[in-house]
Amino acid sequence: MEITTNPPPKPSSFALVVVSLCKNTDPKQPGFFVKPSPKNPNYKSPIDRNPIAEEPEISVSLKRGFLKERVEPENDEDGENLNPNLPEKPVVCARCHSLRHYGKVKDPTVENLLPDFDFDHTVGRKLNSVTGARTVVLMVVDAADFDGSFPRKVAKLVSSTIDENYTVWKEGKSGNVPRVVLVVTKIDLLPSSVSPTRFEHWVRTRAREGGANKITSVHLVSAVRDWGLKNLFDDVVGLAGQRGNVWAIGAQNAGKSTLINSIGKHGGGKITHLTEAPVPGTTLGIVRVEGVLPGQVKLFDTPGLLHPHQISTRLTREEHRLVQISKELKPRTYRIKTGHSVHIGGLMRLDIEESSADSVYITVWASPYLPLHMGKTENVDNMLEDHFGRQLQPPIGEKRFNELGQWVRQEFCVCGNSWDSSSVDIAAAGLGWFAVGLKGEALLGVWTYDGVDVILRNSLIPHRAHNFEVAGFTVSKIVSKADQASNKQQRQSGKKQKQSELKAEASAA
Ligand SMILES: Nc1nc2c(ncn2[C@@H]2O[C@H](COP(=O)(O)OP(=O)(O)OP(=O)(O)O)[C@@H](O)[C@H]2O)c(=O)[nH]1
Ligand SMILES: [Mg+2]
Repeated sequence: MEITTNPPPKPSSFALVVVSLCKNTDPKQPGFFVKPSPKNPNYKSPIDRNPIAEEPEISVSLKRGFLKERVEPENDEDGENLNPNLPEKPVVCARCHSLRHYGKVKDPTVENLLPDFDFDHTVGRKLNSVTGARTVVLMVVDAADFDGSFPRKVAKLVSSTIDENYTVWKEGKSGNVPRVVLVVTKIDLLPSSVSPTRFEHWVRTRAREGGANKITSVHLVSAVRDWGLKNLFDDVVGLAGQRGNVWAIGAQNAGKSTLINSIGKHGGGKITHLTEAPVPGTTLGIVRVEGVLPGQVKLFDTPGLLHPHQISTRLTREEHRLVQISKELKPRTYRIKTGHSVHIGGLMRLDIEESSADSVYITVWASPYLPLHMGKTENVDNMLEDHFGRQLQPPIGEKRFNELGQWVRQEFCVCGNSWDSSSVDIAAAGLGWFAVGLKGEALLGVWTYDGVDVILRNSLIPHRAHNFEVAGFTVSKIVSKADQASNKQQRQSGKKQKQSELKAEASAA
């Protein structure tokens, strides 16, 4: 897919752009939309379902989530936008409408009709370019899945471009040396006790180890809470100059579109409404956004990079919902001895195989919707046969275990000097992590599906829970919510029965 260089549709042109995918006006196709009829207070006119233009490729507006950039009244008699102070509602296709309002694509079975996005061919070439406007790369990383969502390939590509273009520039030729701004977003998902100074140091170290050794600045932000966005905005404006190109790049679901929408609120310029949703693969192609940053600076939203090493990419939508972290993380800690294991759903397991310490403190940092289990390692085969796909979800359903891949073991030697705080994390991409606290050394066996990245790193959140979890299954938030609901129902039906018994007694008397 080529970068769309067409100018965005002029607001007054009423330009509805339609992709070839919806040319047959089949409501089942991705990109289908209904042409909005002018809103006359007395309207009763039938809806016109005919597309008014066709494009050979996915249009810039569809990628942006809009079919109509901004609707301005053609004339006041239309009855449309009678109050010019009211913000216009963007007109979106059925796919984006469903993503925006229901958090899911309208029809997953037709998603494969959408063309694949070739990052290297499109964005990669632009970032590599030695000439042209100044390039600023916003490398967007999810704080709750730092290593899984870190775009290592892009980090390496940009770092080597910086080296090459800097050499050219030193020779006196025109050399576009990209600036890299590392944006760690969703920090509202980390516990508020995390020290920003310590976290920034941790982020810089992890980023360097991930191949980003030429970072211009680091920003820790929350796009939904508006934390750190003003500073980010000012920094990007300074780096981009009058006519730079700013690229938001990162893994699927990292938070790029939400970030751009939030940045837009700080400039006093145009406000964007890019489609954002808790579903990987929301943005389909490069979206050029102008007017958000001052001057002639262009901001580009890009489709998320597919990271097959994130376990989330193998999950069904239902399973993904259990894994997705959407609220501030809370620790769940076990105090265990050698010969014991902790499961996170049916997705990851940690065994204490050997330890010089009497007790090892294992804290699970993952979605509260994931059930946990702690028990003796000698019983793990039964766990797999009897509970994977049932009490230990995801996978949801027994046959999904085999579909997720081969269950494999990796070995980690860890050491620490405190029981009170975790020294290291063992993190699985797209899932969460075990934080390990101990005074001594331990040999850990860690199990997950083949191809899922499991890494050992310095602890991100050293503290642990005050109370320890007990052996057996923990009740996941989903189950406890369902229990609460059914208990309430039982109480209510009990009350009703009592009332009707009393009534019957009263009428008999
Ligand atoms: N808690 C929290 N959630 C966020 C934040 N930013 C984004 N999200 C959520 O993360 C999910 C993904 O956000 P998007 O902006 O669609 O992510 P994206 O990187 O554009 O995703 P793709 O288009 O699939 O590549 C949505 O559910 C957002 O609401 C944030 O700062 N905090
Ligand atoms: Mg997006």
